[in-house]
Amino acid sequence: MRRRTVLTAAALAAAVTVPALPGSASAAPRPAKPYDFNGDGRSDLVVGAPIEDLSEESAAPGLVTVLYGKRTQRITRDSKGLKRLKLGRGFGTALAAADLDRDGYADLAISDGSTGLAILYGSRKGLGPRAVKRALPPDGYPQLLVGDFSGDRRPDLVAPSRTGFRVFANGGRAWKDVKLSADGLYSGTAGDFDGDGRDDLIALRGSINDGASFLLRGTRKGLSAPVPLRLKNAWNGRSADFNGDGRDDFAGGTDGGSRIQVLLSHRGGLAAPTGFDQGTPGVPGAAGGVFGSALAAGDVNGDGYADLVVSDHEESVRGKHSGMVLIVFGGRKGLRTRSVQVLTKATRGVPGSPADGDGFGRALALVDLSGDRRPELVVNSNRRLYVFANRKGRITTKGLRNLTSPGPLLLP
Ligand SMILES: [Ca+2]
Ligand SMILES: [Ca+2]
Ligand SMILES: [Ca+2]
Ligand SMILES: [Ca+2]
Repeated sequence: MRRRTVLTAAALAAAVTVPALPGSASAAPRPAKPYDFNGDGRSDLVVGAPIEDLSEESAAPGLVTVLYGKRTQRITRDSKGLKRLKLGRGFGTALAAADLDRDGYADLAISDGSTGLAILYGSRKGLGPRAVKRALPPDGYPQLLVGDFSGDRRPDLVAPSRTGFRVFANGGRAWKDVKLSADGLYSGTAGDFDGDGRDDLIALRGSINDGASFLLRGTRKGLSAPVPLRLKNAWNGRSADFNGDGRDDFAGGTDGGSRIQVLLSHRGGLAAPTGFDQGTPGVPGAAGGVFGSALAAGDVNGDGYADLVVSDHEESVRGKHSGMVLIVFGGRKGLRTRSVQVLTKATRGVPGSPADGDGFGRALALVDLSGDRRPELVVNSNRRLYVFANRKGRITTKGLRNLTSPGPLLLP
């Protein structure tokens, strides 16, 4: 398959914007903290082993593993509550999380890549067994997204396809298909780019056809008609507020790698594209390759500007194609490439030494596992998961956790 397969895992973790309820007058429970399935105030880590990676990194395709601190939950299509849903063999192909029923516990959507997806509801004990099934669009793309497109403060679930997007309002049974073209194959990212309180959707076509991208604004009645964006072959997008103006910005890789394209929020819209690659001053590594093969966004150092983590999982380190991960920090003018933090297998405190095919950075996640509002950085490298702690806003190798990875698909 094309390089796109490699990008899949990372393309899944669209920025999730679940606005907090204003005030606390409401008797309804607060929406869950993102990815907090058991409601303990700490985000949980989800690792998927998609069927498409059968011959590569997955130890057990069709297995979704949830790490709740010290406890681990293994979910397959035969797990309690799921078996009766009769999901397909590709269980675990795509994942997304949001508190769809707004009971204070994040819920997890798991695609089987062909016919359906399961929504597993969170609870004090974790995910399931309460679960429902939703129908996937034909020719679906292995990604799921969430965003509150209608602005009712309830997240909607979106499944991309060859022709556009299937939207399940509030994760419900009914869907609406948004058609963009007959032959696309879309991925997307959700964020509130215009700051009106409703999430908008950026649709990315990678290098398929003309490699075009579109913005679909969220409205009370759903997504608006697509407006073309000035991105070229963009893929693997993330939405976060890199310039700290309260509106989401976009950063995305290029299909096949090499450049990060950035659209900053500007006067209620999106400014002209900027970006960087490994030829940009301050950005290490050799130009080309698969720079941007995985991305993650979040405020690592807690300064109010979202930061972007970028990998090139084939980057040469000490002469070996081992992989590299960069943290690019946000600022008032957007992402600042002059002082990036670099992590590789050669970084002091990272076990082992660089070797060809390590795939360091093949998948990335920024997730607040410790509950201090500073995200930890999780890096997938073949069958390992390196969990880098965040100490007061710095990603450090001190206390690094080195776990066996059940698969290469990380959420968020
Ligand atoms: Ca829930
Ligand atoms: Ca909006
Ligand atoms: Ca912004
Ligand atoms: Ca920051």
